[in-house]
Amino acid sequence: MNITGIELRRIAMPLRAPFRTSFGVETARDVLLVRVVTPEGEGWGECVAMSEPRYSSEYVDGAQDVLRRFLIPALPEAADAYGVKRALKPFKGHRMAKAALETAVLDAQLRATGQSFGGYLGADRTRVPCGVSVGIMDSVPELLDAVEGFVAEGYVRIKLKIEPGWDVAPVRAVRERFGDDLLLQVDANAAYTLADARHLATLDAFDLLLIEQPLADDDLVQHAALARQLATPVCLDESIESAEDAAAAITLGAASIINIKPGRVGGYLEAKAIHDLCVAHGVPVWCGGMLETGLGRAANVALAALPGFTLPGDTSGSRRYFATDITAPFELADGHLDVPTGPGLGVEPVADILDEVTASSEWIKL
Ligand code: OSB
Ligand code: MG
Repeated sequence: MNITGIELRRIAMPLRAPFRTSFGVETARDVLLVRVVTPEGEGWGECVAMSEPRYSSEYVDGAQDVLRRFLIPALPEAADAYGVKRALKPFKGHRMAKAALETAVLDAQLRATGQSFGGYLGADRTRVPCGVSVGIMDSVPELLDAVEGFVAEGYVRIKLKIEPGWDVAPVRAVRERFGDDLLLQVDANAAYTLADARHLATLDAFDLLLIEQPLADDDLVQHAALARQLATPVCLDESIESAEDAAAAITLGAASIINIKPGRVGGYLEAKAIHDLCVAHGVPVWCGGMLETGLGRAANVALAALPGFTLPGDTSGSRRYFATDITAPFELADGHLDVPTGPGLGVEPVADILDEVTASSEWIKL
């Protein structure tokens, strides 16, 4: 790909309902889109960094700064996605920024050759089963209403966000109300410490698929100690930023399941490498989400169709997040989303909608 210029476009996407986690409340998504322009066509990447560095150290203004100042100027004259990954490697961290740039180049490359993301990555299914991540609410009745709505929409798995003070009671209430057949899991976003091990073990009574990221991001050793005290499988999200981290977590016994988020690990190539590693070790994986628009969602759904993704992902339909998505909306059918089949991401932003939500645009000529 000979890139002639790159647009960094910021869009403001109000969420249909506030989304509360142990690290904060989101009411809108401030999204950075990367558009690479080449003589053969263009490609899109969505940066999943949030407005504030609470999920991880990245934040959207920082991502735009590192892209403009370091990552884009380091791009080789002509490169495919692997060349981009290699060129960005000397810069530490900033994986969400790198992922957005690598994805945009990969999209341009695949659109030019007519191959889909799913085909390129090795998808072996045409549709994927979908779960939904349900935020912390003010009361258990409010939570039960929300879960009831999602179950009625067809979601095949429910994930409850938990934190100290909002864990056993909501899990028990959902299990009692929806029965033993509901696929149910929880996500703590690093809100507990190893001192909570006995309390977390009380969740073992509810037959959860997994507990996601109970302890701090940088605490693989303590996750391993916790895993030995729980019957519920421990899954890592924030702790896994690379294939090396995944290998370490598996070796230590810190995780028996891994949540793969391409943004968190620096792109779809690294995500695929983690998938391959986990398949080799018999570790199930699933595709996480970061409240993406249709652009990011398209690539995630393609990734989730790889054979090692044996658990439903946080790949919900567009309407779970936004009244109006920037692409044609992803709509659940029988609890599944179809994997796009067109070249590249297989979806485009709708020009009028994109313009309406655009807050700023910066053009970097190469
Ligand atoms: O921890 O998985 C997480 C959203 C934003 C940041 C972190 C997380 C989440 C979710 C929602 O759980 C996933 C989604 O529906 O996109
Ligand atoms: Mg998580």
